[in-house]
Parts: sequence; structure tokens; C-alpha cells
Amino acid sequence: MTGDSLQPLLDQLRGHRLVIASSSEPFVHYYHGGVIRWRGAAGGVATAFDSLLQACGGTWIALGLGSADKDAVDKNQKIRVPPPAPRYDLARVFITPKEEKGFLAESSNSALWPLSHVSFVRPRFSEDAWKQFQSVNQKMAERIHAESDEHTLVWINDYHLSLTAGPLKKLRPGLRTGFFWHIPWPAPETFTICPWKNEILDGILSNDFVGFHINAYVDNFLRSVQNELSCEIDWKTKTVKHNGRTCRVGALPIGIDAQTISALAAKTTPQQIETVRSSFHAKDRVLLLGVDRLDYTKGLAEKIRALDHLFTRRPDLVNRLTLVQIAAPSRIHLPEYIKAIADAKQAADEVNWKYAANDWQPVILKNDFVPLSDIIPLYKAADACLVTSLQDGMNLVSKEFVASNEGTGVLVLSRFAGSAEELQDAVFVNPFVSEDIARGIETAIEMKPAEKKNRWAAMKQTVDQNDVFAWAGRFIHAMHEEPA
Ligand code: GDG
Repeated sequence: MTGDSLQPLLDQLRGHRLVIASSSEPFVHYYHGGVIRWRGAAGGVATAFDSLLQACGGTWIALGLGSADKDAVDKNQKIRVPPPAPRYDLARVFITPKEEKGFLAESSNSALWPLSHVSFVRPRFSEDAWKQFQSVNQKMAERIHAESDEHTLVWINDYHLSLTAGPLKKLRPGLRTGFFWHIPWPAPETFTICPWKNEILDGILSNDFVGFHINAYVDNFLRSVQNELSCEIDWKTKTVKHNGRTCRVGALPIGIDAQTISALAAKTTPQQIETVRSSFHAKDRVLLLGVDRLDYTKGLAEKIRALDHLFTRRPDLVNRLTLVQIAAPSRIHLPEYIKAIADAKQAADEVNWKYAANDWQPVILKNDFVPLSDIIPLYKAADACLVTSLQDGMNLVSKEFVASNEGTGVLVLSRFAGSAEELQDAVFVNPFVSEDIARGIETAIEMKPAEKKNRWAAMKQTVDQNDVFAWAGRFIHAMHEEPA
């Protein structure tokens, strides 16, 4: 089931084939005891584009990094997905271990990711990693070229592929491309430390349209362009003329497949909710929920420690609430992520050691990938969902919670998540201050049912209206608009 915004999107696509490119893939094949198995991916880009391509069809080009990815594809290095009921093509690009390390672990996830988020993790730049970054972007450009013709709409995604459009346009000069940067664009004073800044800006400006989630990132980007390159910027139309090309930039907040998620949640019976609550010893307690990739930008340790502050202020709440935190493993070989796992576990151990009693412990930390079919009943059952990202481009979990929960729960939301602009009826917290998160939880727990319902209804309308199909429709429309 999909929203009313799907038909306008399909109308726009008529006569065109959609090719999506991103570094990560929606489905990974791996060996388990000599047998090929598959799993979905935890991550915003995977969630959004899987909904989109399942509804519209097309091709998704991504790196094949799973242990069985090479053996699962056909001779054209493609496979139809999703595995139980295929709807679109996944075209895999294979890279060497050296490229994987330099492109993904080093230049993308240890340099550009921390550079773009205010989380005070220092980016690490290496010249060799940059060479691998260039090489993988070139490979992606070649594969997109091979998969496209004059009727193809090419939509390139995220910071990993910021150099792809340049070589692609050399191979196929008339091709129109759009690019979406899914994370915050840093302040220009921060971006200026990046040793690859000119190449990255030039690469991004090789697209016809570039999207960010919110205006603040657009402004930061344009100010970076102004500071680093000599080019003409029309601030009114947000158009940049550079190297004989014209690129428009705009804010388009991403959405979710709200109707499908709401329908799945609506099918959850009161009995299932009872079972979920009982399984976490939260039958007669307040159930707090967190769902995140385990990433230091998501503020997990700060969120867990907030419970200590809450119990100190409100000893009557001890033994009356449970935080279930799903923390899907992510980038697990990088030192900053090994530390983030250790920090979250330590925070949980400390709080549990201090307050656990009999069959109750205040924090249940699940450092595993959990299927969506198990997350949705949790969204519906939760009395509050805690999204405490130190900074987040958008944050889809906040929207998924609103789509699933029918107004019995409260969204406690970081002011520094992109979704804070749209979800104005959340309870806002400063995620850098555990005491403030504790205050937010207290407000959520004490909120009267009528206020919960009113706040939820306003946010639900926003989430329904700007769903993933409406978002994609706006993006594709913007890609086609001729520059002023
Ligand atoms: C980037 C930007 C932006 C998480 N754990 C599991 C699981 N998930 C799913 C959630 C949600 C998605 O992953 C996470 O999306 P986010 O938006 O929270 O975060 P990022 O991965 O950091 O994504 C972000 C996004 O791109 C899109 O533009 O919003 O700001 O950082 O859908 O439900 N899904 C399953 N099991 C898990 O354990 N099935």
C-alpha cells in the first residue's frame, strides 16, 4: 500500500527509467554455514529508496560488499530484489579491498561523515584514501553510464558519491543528473578544513540539481561555494554558474512510506502490544523506545545517562519505566564506532547496576539488527520515542514513530535533527545535555492523553503529506526544471 502521492510521481516518470546510485545497497547477500543468505540494511537511504523503487521500478546501482554478493548476481552483475517478491534491479559494483578501505572506511566515514556533523569527532584525512575515493566515484560513473540511455533519470545519493557526476557527464554530456546530500552540510568555517573541498564542490556542482533536507544546509553549502570557488551565485533562485555549467540547489525534506507503515501498525493487535510490553517487563511500566544505527552522532550514551538524572530528580519513577534501545550495528570496524558501542554499553551497565531490582532493569540495549516487523509493534506500544541525535540530516525514525503510534505516545526529539523543522509538536531537547533529555522524558510521561493526541495529529498530517513519494516527485520535478 502506498500514499496518494505515488500517482503524480508515476505520471512524472512516464517514459523515463529511474536509476538510483548510492554506495550502500538495500539488500546484502552473505554466506552462513556455506549457504547464501540475505538481509536488509539499517539506514535512512536504504529505507527511503527501497520504498521508492518497490513502487516505481527501476535500477539501483550500489557497491556489492557482502561476502556472497558476487555469487548472488547474474552475468551482468545484477539481481532482482527484494528477495521474496522482486520489484526492481540491483546492479552491483565490485571494488577492491584497498578501495573499500580508502573510499568507505576512511574518506567517507572517517573524514566526510564527522566533518559534516557537529559531534566533535575529529575527521581524519589521508591522501591515499582520497585516491580510492576518486577511483570508486569513477567506477560508479562508468556503471551508471552503462546502465543509462537518453530516457534515464539518474539520481545520485549522498556524500560518498559527490564526485560521480563529473566523470559521468564527460561520458554522456547530455544526461541530466540530480544529487541528494543526506547529511547536514557543515558551517563553511568547518568545511574549509577539508583538503578536498574544491574537488567535492566542483563534483557536486556538476549535477543539474542538488538537494538537501533543510534550508540551513542549503545556505551553508552556498556559503561554502562562495568562499571556496570563484563562481556566480544567484541567491534568490539558489543557482550557481560554475565552469560553464548551471546547477540549482534546494531544500527538500525527505519523507517515509507513511501509508504502508501506518497500515502495518494498524494491524498490530492489542494482544501483540501486550506481548511486546511483557517481553520487556514493561506491562505495568512506562515504555521508552530508541531505534538508531549505532553511531556516535545519534547520542545513545547521553540518552541512556538521562535516566540516571531522571531517577535522581524523580526517585518515584525508579522501577516504573524501561528504555528499550535498538542499536543496529554500523561501521563496526572503525575505532570511533567501537568506542560508541563501548560507551553505550557502559552507560547502560552503570544505570542498570545502580537501579535494577528483581525482574526489572531500566535499560535494555539490543545491539542487533531488528526486523521492521518487530520494530513497528514497538513504535505502536511505546509511551515515548527518544530521538536524541547530536545532529542528524533528517532522522526517519522520528517520522516512522509518528506514522505508527496512534497518539498514545510522545516524540521526544533533538532540536538538532533536521526533522525538528517539520515535527514542531514534539517535545524538544538539547541532546548534548543529559539533564535536558531527562526533563523531556518527564514532560512526556506527565503529558495528558488529550495533549498527546493533539500533538500527534498535527505531526501525523505533516508526515502523511510529505511522504517519500511526494519527496521523490518534488526532486524529479526540480531535476527537470530549466535554470532561470
Ligand atoms: C541518513 C542521515 C537521514 C534502524 N535500525 C534498524 C532499522 N533502522 C532503520 C530505521 C530508519 C533507518 O534505519 C534510519 O534512518 P535515519 O534517518 O534515522 O538515519 P541514517 O541511517 O543516519 O540516515 C539521516 C537519512 O539518511 C535519509 O536521508 O534521515 O539524517 O543520517 O528507517 O527504521 N531498520 C531495521 N532494523 C534495525 O535494527 N529493519
